[in-house]
Amino acid sequence: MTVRVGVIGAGMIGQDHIRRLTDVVAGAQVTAVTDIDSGRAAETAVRVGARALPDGPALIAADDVDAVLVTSWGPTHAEHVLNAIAAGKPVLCEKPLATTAEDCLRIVDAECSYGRRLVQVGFMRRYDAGYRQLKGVLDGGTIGTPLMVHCAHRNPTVPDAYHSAMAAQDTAVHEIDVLRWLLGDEIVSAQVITPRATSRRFEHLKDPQIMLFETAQGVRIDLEVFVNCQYGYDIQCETVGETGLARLPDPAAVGIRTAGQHGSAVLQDWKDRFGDAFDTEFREWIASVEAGGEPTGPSAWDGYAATVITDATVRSLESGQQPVTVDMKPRPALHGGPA
Ligand code: NAD
Ligand code: ISE
Repeated sequence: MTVRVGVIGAGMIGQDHIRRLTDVVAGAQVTAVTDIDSGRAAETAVRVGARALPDGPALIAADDVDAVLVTSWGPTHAEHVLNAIAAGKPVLCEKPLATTAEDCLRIVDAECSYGRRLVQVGFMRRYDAGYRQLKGVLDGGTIGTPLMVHCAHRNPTVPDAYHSAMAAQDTAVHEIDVLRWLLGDEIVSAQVITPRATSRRFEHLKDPQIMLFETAQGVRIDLEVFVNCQYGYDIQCETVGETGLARLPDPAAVGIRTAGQHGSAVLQDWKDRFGDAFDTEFREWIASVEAGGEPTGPSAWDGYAATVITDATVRSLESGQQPVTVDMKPRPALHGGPA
């Protein structure tokens, strides 16, 4: 069976995922595209042999759409995901699930009322080969009980439109999700500290930021977010346990020795760093839809948790850099809570 996918939002990442569904993932076909820029939707649809439809509701209702991909702007995600649940169609929504915790909860509640999982959130790091190896080491007990995690998330530069809260909402949100998954633990408090600012930033931006998280089991996480580091796109994650240390591997790169130096290139872009992870994410999502089962990736609850934790992080940044307690609702039975 071919899974027929409708795509809402044909911008930067929407185009990349349309290419992925068309050229990389077997068993999938993009049959419908919509964008508030109707010219962009039409051009994209012609290119991939799909139909351009006027808006999200028309696309979700279409008979030739089995599953929905949401790659529009964050504030529009909740409406499209809620409509997909109402139509009983599986939906993969790029992060964030929604921009407010209240909207995330409406999605969680709607899915619970529907009675089975339909929603997957696009936290692609869980599909990265290195992170999966790291999780295997932690789950296997090789380094004993985890005690501390040291992380860094560096981008070479960001545009003028990137503001200080985005360090949590747009950037650290990936660590927030992947660390909850890696540790099998919940983040219960967040704090932001701002060191000396780099001169290579737009004036309004606090950069770098150091984020400190604590989990329910008492694991301490420090995360450096530095989005104007100049030298490249660099993701680091090192877990220290009772009997050892496990580090996320750097992407494979040719070692070069020349002119009295040795080294290797540093990637410059998240699309290159996590390209394979996105491919795996889509292969596994399409396989779950094809099998008629529930999605196996990050859930609506994970989307809610990430938004509540990023909200606490931003509150710390904006209110004097004190620790802020994460105030999460009880987990429903559909997402592993008590029946
Ligand atoms: P973009 O601005 O390039 O593209 C968004 C597109 O959605 C635009 O073409 C816009 O016209 C369209 N659009 C907006 N509202 C719409 C609506 N209601 N209906 C139909 N079309 C609509 O943005 P982008 O960089 O592609 O980001 C899109 C989403 O993907 C964001 O939520 C972003 O956070 C997420 N994203 C995730 C990752 C990741 O690493 N997983 C990376 C980049 C972006
Ligand atoms: C971007 O939206 C991403 O998701 C990237 O992974 C992240 O590194 C970048 O900082 C964000 O702006």
